[in-house]
Amino acid sequence: MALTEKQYDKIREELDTSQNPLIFFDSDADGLCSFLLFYRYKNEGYGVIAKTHPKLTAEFARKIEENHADKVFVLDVADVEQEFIDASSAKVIWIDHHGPYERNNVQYFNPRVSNQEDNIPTTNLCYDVVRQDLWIATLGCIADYFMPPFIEEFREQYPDLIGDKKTVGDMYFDTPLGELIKIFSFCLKGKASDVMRNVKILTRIDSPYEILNKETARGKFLHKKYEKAKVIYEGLLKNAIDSADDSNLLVFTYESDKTSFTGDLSNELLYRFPDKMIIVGRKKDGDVRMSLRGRDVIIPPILEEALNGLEGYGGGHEHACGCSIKEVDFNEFLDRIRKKIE
Ligand SMILES: [Mn+2]
Repeated sequence: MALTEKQYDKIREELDTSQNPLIFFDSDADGLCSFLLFYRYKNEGYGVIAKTHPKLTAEFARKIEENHADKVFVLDVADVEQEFIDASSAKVIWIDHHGPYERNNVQYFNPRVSNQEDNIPTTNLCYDVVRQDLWIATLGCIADYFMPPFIEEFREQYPDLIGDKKTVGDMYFDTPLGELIKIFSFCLKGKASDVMRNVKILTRIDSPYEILNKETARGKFLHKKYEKAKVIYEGLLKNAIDSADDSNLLVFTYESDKTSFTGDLSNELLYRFPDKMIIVGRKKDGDVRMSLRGRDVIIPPILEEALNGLEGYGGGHEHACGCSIKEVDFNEFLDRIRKKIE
């Protein structure tokens, strides 16, 4: 139990008593699934993706008036600035598993407040509030590399989606559920207007099979988007795998001003190279935007030291972080990391 029963009740009550909630969510599978669980439970409200690294700034507060929202839910967003909360004309309920941070005038539900080690995905927290859409809950947890406590219930209801796979990695990269994770994740790539259309479709999808088996026009539509993005993804993945050497660090960078696949790629590379630390970077506008993964390393302190004095920022979880740094500093940054993990 990551939050207390009382806390789950409180969140449910806030949801139940809202007429028109505005829901901000992080732009990854965990954030998306968290949003879908709340939205599909309520069938009211409006969703906004927080695409500006994991930070909700004051300028987002105008969305509250624009949408005549009576409550604001913030899901899976690491950092909600105090200025956003102060500028918000509605009550803010923030559910997350990063940090934690100190903020005023916000209802903050974060299991790490009582246990700094707790990495339970926001999706799982949201599922324990609404208790419906088991398949979306499981998808979001596995995408966040977390084995949910309800996995056997899921296996019973959807035996063909994970077969007899035991580990998170095998479920993520070797099952139809894993394919669904990529479909969800790739839905979030591209132009903002396209992304919101995809998300809207997902709020109405009836079952995982509707997409996987292309049973309906909307399922077919999402699957097609996925197939298109997959061609690019697979090309990058192959190049990344080819760039692996004997060292315990796998670094892969690519140039793109459009789509970020760094999170997806780093997850899959970690599965294929479990003993290596993985850094996947996308070069854009003179910056390298990275996803870092490592099974046997605690990344945040290494990252902090590697960034020291360089122009960049980053953070995240023990075994999964994000970071951005000036391209001119990238080699120095890598040297520092190599020294740390040798
Ligand atoms: Mn998350």
